Amino acid sequence: MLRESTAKSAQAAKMFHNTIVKRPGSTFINGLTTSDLGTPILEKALEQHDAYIEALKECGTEVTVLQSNDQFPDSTFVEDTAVLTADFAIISNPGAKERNGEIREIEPAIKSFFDKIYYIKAPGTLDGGDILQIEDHFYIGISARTNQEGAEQLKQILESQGYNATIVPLQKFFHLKTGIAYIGNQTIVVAGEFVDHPDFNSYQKIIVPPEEEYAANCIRVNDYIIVPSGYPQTKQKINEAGFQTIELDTSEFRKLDGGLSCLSLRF
Ligand code: CIR
Repeated sequence: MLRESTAKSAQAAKMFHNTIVKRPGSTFINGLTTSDLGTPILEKALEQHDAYIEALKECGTEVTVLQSNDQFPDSTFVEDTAVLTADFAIISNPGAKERNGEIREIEPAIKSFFDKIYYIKAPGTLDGGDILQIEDHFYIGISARTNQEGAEQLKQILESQGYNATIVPLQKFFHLKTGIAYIGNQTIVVAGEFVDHPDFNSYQKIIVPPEEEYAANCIRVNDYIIVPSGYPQTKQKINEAGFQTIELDTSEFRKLDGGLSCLSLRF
């Protein structure tokens, strides 16, 4: 883990007290992918997952580590199973049939933290990776996994609880958060189709160069921005904007289209 501070520290952002992660199981290497980066090495993925857990602790969160389940190779990507706010949870309805059963697995963990739980129901589908929260405003991507019906169900739930929500159809990105992250202080990290997207023009932008596109999937956890290692230009821009970074190697998760946000639920 590589930590880097800058003189000007990031201002206080939303405080996360808890995080939930799930260990990769022995079938992890058979997870879904659209990338041609090769088969993940399980041992390396487990080491990277260990470092991820350590980083979440370093950021001041209490980490709940769920046991792996070999029935669901992609279930380490817990972010897709739920959308969490400070006061309530929404259990999603993942768009990939191979992953849909993961919601039954996550439910007890969510119930141990939340009394108020909503559900996205068929024919609506929704992956948590398509949901970006910027303060009181949620952006909901329509993707290969999240359909219009799922997006509208979520919008309605969020608006009933006093949040605003905007539905954003994606052009190329796999999930909304594959190409955009909110790191606090009205600042977003953006790549590809989000660089000039009209829905995000009111924010300060850190623009990720095309060759570092993967680095747009970074996460703010309390006082730190966790960034993937190997993307120096993006990390430098984030540091220069006054944020402290922790760098983590996510190479084995990238092989399955996964990144830093996918690996945890933060609340
Ligand atoms: C999948 O195809 O569902 C997994 N291999 C990757 C999920 C990544 N999740 C995310 O971006 N939130």
